[in-house]
Amino acid sequence: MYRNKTITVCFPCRNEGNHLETVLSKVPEFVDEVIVISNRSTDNTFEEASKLGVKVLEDNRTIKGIGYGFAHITGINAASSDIIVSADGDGTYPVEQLADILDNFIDNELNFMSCNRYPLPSDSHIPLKLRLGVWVLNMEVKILYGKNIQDILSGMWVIDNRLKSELNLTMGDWNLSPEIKLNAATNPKIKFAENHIVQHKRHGESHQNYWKTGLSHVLWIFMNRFAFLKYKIGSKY
Ligand SMILES: Nc1nc2c(ncn2[C@@H]2O[C@H](COP(=O)(O)OP(=O)(O)O)[C@@H](O)[C@H]2O)c(=O)[nH]1
Ligand SMILES: [Mg+2]
Repeated sequence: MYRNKTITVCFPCRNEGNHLETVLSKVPEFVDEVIVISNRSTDNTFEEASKLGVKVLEDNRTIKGIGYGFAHITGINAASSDIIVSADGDGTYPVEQLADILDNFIDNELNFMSCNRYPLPSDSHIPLKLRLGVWVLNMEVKILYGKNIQDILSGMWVIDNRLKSELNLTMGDWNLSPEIKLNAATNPKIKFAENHIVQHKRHGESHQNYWKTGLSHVLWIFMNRFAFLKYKIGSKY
């Protein structure tokens, strides 16, 4: 419980068992519920999370091998607290600073907050190709949606549980990340803001193909902007 609100933290995980104990040890004492959602882990993620006494769910659905979005959707749906926090299970997001992040969320009466990593500190370990990719996607969002978002690919969010159904989450793959921010930022019922954070270095290895994922984001953000055309054309018949 934090400032009279119950708090759930959700971690989507694929093969993060080796460092799960370290990652979970950073979760502040005031958090009421921790949910680990494993997606096709082949290591000890499930056993390790069970041993650490948190709620463990499995969502093994994938799109072309990726289940990041499915895992998030399952976690968010299962979360029972007033405020839901979602973050990568690789130790990159500063869950130890949750009190400050929640103060911003509560003081500003937000319904959705994305924890943006940009601008980066001068000694940032985020690779250049990833920075460039995020810049291109942020520009695409600005041009197509008229929204100034500093970090369209942040993987740490704070959600008002009362409005989670308003987020209309559908993407099971990496595109859940732009989808959740764009749906929040364009929904007049949702008060959206970003909160600056500094990202830590990852525990373990990412198996993400940044070029392939980046291209899929460019296309998805474009198609999503004009999705209503499909509906309009379709509705004529
Ligand atoms: N459930 C699930 N989690 C995944 C999947 N791929 C990656 N993850 C988790 O999602 C988070 C983000 O993945 P990561 O490899 O760190 O990507 P990056 O942060 O973009 O480099 C990590 O906690 C991973 O364990 C997946 O297909 N399913
Ligand atoms: Mg990560």
